[in-house]
Amino acid sequence: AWNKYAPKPFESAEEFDKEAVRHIETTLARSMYNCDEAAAYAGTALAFRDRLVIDWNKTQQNQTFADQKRVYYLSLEFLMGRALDNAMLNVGQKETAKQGLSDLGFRVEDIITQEHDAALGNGGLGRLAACFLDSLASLNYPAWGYGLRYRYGIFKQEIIDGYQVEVPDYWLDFNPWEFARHDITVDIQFYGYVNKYQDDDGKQVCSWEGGEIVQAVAFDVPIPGYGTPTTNNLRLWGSKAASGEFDFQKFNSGEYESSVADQQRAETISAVLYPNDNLERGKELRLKQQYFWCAASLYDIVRRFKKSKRPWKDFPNQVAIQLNDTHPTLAIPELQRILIDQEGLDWDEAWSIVQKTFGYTNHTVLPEALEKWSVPLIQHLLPRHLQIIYDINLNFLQYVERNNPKDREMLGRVSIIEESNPKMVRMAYLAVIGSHKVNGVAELHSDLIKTTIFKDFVKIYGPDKFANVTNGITPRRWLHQANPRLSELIASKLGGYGFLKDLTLLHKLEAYVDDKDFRKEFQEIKYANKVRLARHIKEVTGVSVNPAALFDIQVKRIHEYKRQQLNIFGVIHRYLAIKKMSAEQRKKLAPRVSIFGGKAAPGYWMAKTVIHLVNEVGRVINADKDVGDLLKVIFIEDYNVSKAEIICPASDISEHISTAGTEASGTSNMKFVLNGGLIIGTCDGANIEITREIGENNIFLFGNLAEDVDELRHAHLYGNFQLDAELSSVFDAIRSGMFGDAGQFSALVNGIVEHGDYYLVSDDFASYCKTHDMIDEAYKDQEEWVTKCITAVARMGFFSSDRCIDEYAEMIWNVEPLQPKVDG
Ligand code: DL6
Repeated sequence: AWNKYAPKPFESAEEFDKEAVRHIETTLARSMYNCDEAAAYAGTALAFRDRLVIDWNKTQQNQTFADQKRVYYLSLEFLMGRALDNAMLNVGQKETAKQGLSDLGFRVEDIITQEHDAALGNGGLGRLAACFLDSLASLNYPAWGYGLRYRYGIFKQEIIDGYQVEVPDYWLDFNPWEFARHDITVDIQFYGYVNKYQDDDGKQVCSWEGGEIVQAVAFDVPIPGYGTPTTNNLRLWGSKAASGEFDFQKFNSGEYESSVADQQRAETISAVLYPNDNLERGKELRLKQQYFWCAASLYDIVRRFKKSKRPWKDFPNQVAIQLNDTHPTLAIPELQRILIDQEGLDWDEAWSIVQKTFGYTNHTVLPEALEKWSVPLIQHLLPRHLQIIYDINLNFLQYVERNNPKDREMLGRVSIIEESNPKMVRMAYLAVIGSHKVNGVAELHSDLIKTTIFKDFVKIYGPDKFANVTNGITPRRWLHQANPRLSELIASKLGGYGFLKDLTLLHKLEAYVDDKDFRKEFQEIKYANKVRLARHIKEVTGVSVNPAALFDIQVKRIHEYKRQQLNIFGVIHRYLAIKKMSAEQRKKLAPRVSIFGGKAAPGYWMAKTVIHLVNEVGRVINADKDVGDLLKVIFIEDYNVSKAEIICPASDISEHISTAGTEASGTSNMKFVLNGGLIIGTCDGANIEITREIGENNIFLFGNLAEDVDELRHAHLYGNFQLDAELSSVFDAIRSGMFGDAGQFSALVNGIVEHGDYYLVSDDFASYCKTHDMIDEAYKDQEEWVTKCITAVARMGFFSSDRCIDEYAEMIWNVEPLQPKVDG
């Protein structure tokens, strides 16, 4: 009966206005005479939120009654970006809001940009989690995300005098998309000791006692599906002192500062996102974050299961938990602890439940990113978990020994405990051992994990435990929202927006490759997107760029393995070449704008040096009147999801040029191609599958292959390293001071010349530059270029995150969608 009171979809722009204005005047207590864009954003967001909440409540109720298996996606990062545009599109009422806002005197674009990005992630791993949430809801899977509610997400990047400066991100100032559930709290224990005793039946039992308690408070975020009322839940945990208050006694006796110390110490746990991408540093607070979040999430999941009153053996039939990288691996010993210490199951029964429940996704083979925690640290913080980890290891090693009696050295290699000083717990091994399926994120990567880091585990468990799910992206955000005109053009040819739910339908576009009008509009859209980006560049850097130039873009976290240094060295090479060109030669060259963007981890000095070099090179080239429009170099500061939405639709070429075998998948490669740009890339990560899908004529591949990397590295160290001649000229230019104080860049240059060129910049430089020359040539033939771009878009159907989620559901989770209940 309450349904009749629930807010319904807006029937008109006027009805939307009524709701938005009501929120502005009552919820915000603002007069409409004093309504600025921030207030209009708030009113719009709240009006849409009301609609989402109703579907959200119904979805949760439906899922509870259906009582079928659910998926829990545990990720320490969710890089969600903005929510309003997504909510308007998913609810299907953006046009209504646009009209309504216009009647109130606002442009919907200006209102959308009022929102702070929810930037609870570093890069690809966190954005993948966000795309997966969108797909899970859109495909009606009963699923929850669990993460941490960082008070500060990834820092804001400012570029001052060419250097990266980190500024805190106050994203929570106004966030209408979260609901604090002060009634849903979990006490989380740290430190203390383990008490072993016999229970009344004479059974040996352990209990974890003493230490300190921190409280986890739930904050829920609705995740609307596209074209369905299904609205799933993302639960983020915030930390606070268990007492919830500061110590009044201390306060009254004059110890003002220490009276709030407990509270602050507790709140610190969820205060900041660690800003490292593909790097682990082993800090105690990070381990606290991981346990805090795993323990709160498992408590919640177990509490929900227990309400069903089913026997424990049913747990894996009701619950699938996916570990997004090794960050949530502590959930494995935590579930084992709950089952044996609290629920009284015996070890083997509990362990069988644990293994059937978890799946583990690996996102990197880089050694510096593989998590290890020191045994003394775990012993101190989580004494009972360390015992359980040792017991898991003992059982596992006994199993290995029984099955591989002739290979005793294998025991040391696969042990969860590394016998170093101090001893370390290898989290990836624990994750493999505690899960029933392990997957990589692109074919090459999934093959590599089986032949490198998990080679022994393939022998132990057999190859079937290892799988591949190639990453994908949500076409709702990365096509429809970021590039509405292209989405509309496609819909006009495909007879509607069905491709947003089934991206493989894009293949029908191939029929329009030769259609003159279609091609013209496709080109016009690309140009308009470049104009939009050029405007942004002018606004934030003051540099004017020509939208008719070839836009060459590399945006992603700054990392040596991603090789932004190769790109900027290539730019310098181009600059030196232009300087030597005759007027005739210059006329034949397509003007270029080289665009960079991305954050460096604050402690990653080499990455910061790359940013500095890009900015210094830009300063010199952009001021060189002799070169003019032929070359411009731009660094866009504070690259984030909402900037990516402007940048991805505006590329002619984007760069995905990691050293072969280092980039697990990459997902921005998919975003750029889906938006009608071509790629220059190495045979790495998902580039390989993109090539297979779109055809090798429609991508510019270069460089050494993964299988040759080890040998080349070895030869650098022990043979006679020969620096590429063209790269040598680039280094001479840098050393001459052409781009400012050369001393600042010496480590970057020396890493290649003197320290083994680990990332093979010199080995790949010639083929990289040659491939850029080919791109120059290809771009001159605009007719052929557009054919390539359209063909590539038409063949991108495979890279939808909907396809990924269906693969996970079938191969790993064994869950079915749950159709939403329709009113009536
Ligand atoms: O799978 C998502 C994303 C991949 O596309 C990137 O290639 C990969 O670098 C990234 N991995 C990480 C690993 N971090 N940790 N731990 O971010 O995952």
